[in-house]
Amino acid sequence: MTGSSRPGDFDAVRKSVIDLLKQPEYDDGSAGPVLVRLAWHSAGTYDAETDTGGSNGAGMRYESEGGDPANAGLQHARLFLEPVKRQHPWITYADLWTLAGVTAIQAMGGPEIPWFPGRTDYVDDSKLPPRGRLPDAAQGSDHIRHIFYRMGFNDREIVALSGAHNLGRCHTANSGFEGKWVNNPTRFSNQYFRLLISEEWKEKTLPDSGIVQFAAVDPITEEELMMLPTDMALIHDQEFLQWVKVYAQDKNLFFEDFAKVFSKLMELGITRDAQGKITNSDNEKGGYIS
Ligand code: HIF
Repeated sequence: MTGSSRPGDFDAVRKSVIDLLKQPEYDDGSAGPVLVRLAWHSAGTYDAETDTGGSNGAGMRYESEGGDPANAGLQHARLFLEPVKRQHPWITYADLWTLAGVTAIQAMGGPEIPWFPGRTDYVDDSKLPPRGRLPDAAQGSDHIRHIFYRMGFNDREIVALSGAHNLGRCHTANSGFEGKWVNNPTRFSNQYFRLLISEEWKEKTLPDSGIVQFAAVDPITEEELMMLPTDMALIHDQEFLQWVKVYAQDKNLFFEDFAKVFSKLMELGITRDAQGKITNSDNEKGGYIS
């Protein structure tokens, strides 16, 4: 493990995150995917109308948000990051979780995602998001739009973001769903979009729980791959489908759009001045001050 760092040395933090990604005993051998999910769930509670939720404050450390069934499994991601926090105690959890997500994406072959520091770990009780803000994978395109329009995304941005399901897998113990979307789930690419279009996805009811997901056999590896009902909604909805087709054909455009939209996700609920300093959080109460 690399040594400690000066306050504000975010490159040193990135390096520590990269050092912990390889986890031979865990899932597909990488902590990367679950770190990406942590970053997204920390931010994805945002509601533009009431300006509540978002990554600032790292509210998932507390039961009301951390104990939301939608966040099951993310304790692994938070534990992976504890040694990094100990090594760089000056970084806030809110910055660490989002920085770890973007660092992991790039280290797994994805684009460089613009990331900006300054989040605090101060939780403003009046801004705590209620449970139920994160998406329900059993639903369709109306629900997806309801959730992501609430955060301020449009259809193209929703499809671009969805490409993150190229990473990682579902775990029965966390969500009830089981399996991975692509055969190399620790490598970021546009394969998720290609498979959505090329394979014939068949409904599959999981025997023990009765949960419904979709399955296809990978033509090359002959492994079974999966899609969630919400993933399938992207090819059943004509507006979404046109972007799935674009990204399946144009990896560069996908990477470009993904970098922008994931960066936007990480910034939800954060307002900055011309110098990049966050203006809508209380730095006196636990923030990193340069
Ligand atoms: Fe996921 N997502 N996500 N997701 N997600 C799971 C896992 C990951 C949804 C449901 C699930 C996004 C959107 C949505 C990642 C990243 C992103 C799981 C499985 C479910 C059920 C959890 C488990 O069982 O461990 C739904 C309904 C979404 C709205 C459509 C984002 C765009 C794709 C925003 C996003 O970035 C990642 C990475 C994982 C893999 C985690 C792992 O532990 O491997």
